[in-house]
Amino acid sequence: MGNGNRRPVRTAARWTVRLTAVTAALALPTAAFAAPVAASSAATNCFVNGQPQAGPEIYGTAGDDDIRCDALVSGDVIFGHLGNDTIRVTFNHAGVINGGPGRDTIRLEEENTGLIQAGDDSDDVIASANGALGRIHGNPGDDEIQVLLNQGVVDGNEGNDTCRVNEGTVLNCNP
Ligand SMILES: [Ca+2]
Ligand SMILES: [Ca+2]
Ligand SMILES: [Ca+2]
Repeated sequence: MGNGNRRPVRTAARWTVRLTAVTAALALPTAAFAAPVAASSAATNCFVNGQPQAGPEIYGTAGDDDIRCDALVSGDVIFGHLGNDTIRVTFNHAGVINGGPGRDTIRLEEENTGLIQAGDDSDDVIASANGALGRIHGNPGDDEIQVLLNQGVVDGNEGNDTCRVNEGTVLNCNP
């Protein structure tokens, strides 16, 4: 008599165990993902010439560098240093990107809400979006600056600068 009732109870218990395991498995990646973001003031997933480099400061060399980061937050700074550097960042959330001397190419795949300083010499800066707090400075040299959607400030500074910028504040640039 009792045997007939035990099976469903066991099954239910197994399901409870399985569901608990599944819930735990689902919770783990979420926790693992959330923790670094909450604690973060370090540049995310940065590579200098193919080698991973930890933030918050990312340094190029005196030569021509290829610098990539997925994201920068407040306190993160990239220094391209001398040479003709290519700097590619997906999101710049209040970080700073310094091209430094040399003819640098700086690309923001998504949005910039921080500061981009191309530095000396004739640089190319290309950004999908420059947010309300975003600043893009060409600095000395004949720079080319392209911003698809600008809500912040683009300043070519000294030199014969060409800016193709939609909306926002554009200073010291030829159209
Ligand atoms: Ca460099
Ligand atoms: Ca430069
Ligand atoms: Ca300039």
